[in-house]
Amino acid sequence: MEAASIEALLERAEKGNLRALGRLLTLIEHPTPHAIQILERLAKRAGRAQVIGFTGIPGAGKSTLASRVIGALRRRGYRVAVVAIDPSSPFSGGSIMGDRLRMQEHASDPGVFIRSIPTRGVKGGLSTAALAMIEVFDAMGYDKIIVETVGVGQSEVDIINAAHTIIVVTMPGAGDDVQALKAGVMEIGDIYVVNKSDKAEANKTAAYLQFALEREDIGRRESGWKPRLVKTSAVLGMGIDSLVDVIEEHWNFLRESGWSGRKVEARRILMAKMMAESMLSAKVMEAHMESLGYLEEVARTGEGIFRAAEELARRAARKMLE
Ligand SMILES: Nc1nc2c(ncn2[C@@H]2O[C@H](COP(=O)(O)OP(=O)(O)O)[C@@H](O)[C@H]2O)c(=O)[nH]1
Ligand SMILES: [Mg+2]
Repeated sequence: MEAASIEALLERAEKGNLRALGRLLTLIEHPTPHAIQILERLAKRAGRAQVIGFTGIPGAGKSTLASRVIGALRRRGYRVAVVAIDPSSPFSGGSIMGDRLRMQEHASDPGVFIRSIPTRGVKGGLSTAALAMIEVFDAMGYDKIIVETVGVGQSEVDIINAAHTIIVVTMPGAGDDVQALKAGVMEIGDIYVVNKSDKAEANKTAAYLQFALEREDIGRRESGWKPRLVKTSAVLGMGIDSLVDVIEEHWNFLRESGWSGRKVEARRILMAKMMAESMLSAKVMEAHMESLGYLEEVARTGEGIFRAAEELARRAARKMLE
């Protein structure tokens, strides 16, 4: 693609042409030279949007809740973009009928752009693609960018660290609260949501979480923010405005303290690292394909297989420099 046509595409996308925006997002899915050229252009304009991450155990109601939050944000006049990583998310069209129907209200809203990341065939990995998409949406002037991920702690989903505001969604039920503590999410959330508060045990779960958050070691983030607890019922639409109020409060806190900028920097560093990883891994793949004879020989004798690994890495590094 010519530099001039990339320029034209950017211009159309910026003027609100949604098809041009979609095309742009497809172009940056893989860390190709084109993608890098586009991202270089866009990164200068980005850095204004609030990135809001939803995480938590499957079934807690992240997608349903996110959909409600989108509605509330729209009513407050914001343009909203969604990056859906969870392959089972109704945002990705992979869920049951009821969920998909709930999404329809946003499908026809030009102020909401929903993009799911294909789980197959994304060479650079899901997270790299997701981070690049955040950069594009940000540069295109979306005010709020919502990211839904599954769980935390796995490298593929650690993209949650790219969010300004991390929302940990839990639900009432035996053992779930304990499980949430074990999963290492007590240290990362800015806002904890006990969703499904239409259920009887919700107060117990909320009390348990509140008690945990009062502990000095987990009750304060690096920025100085004290994580908050909100009870919601996504199906009944209860507590949504309170949640959005806290999301706004956190955003104001980050902006006033200068932490919003620092989080954008952290996100870009994460993106650089992940892109480097995927570029290198592509070169390892190439070196591997070209060295099959040598590798087979080594494998037969069983000798020097670790040196062969070093050799592969060296060949990949050389290719990187070509
Ligand atoms: N009772 C109740 N069910 C809910 C609530 N929110 C979501 N659900 C249901 O919980 C299930 C999982 O929701 P989903 O949003 O897909 O969860 P996710 O896996 O965390 O994204 C669906 O059947 C939802 O209809 C809620 O507030 N109350
Ligand atoms: Mg989901």
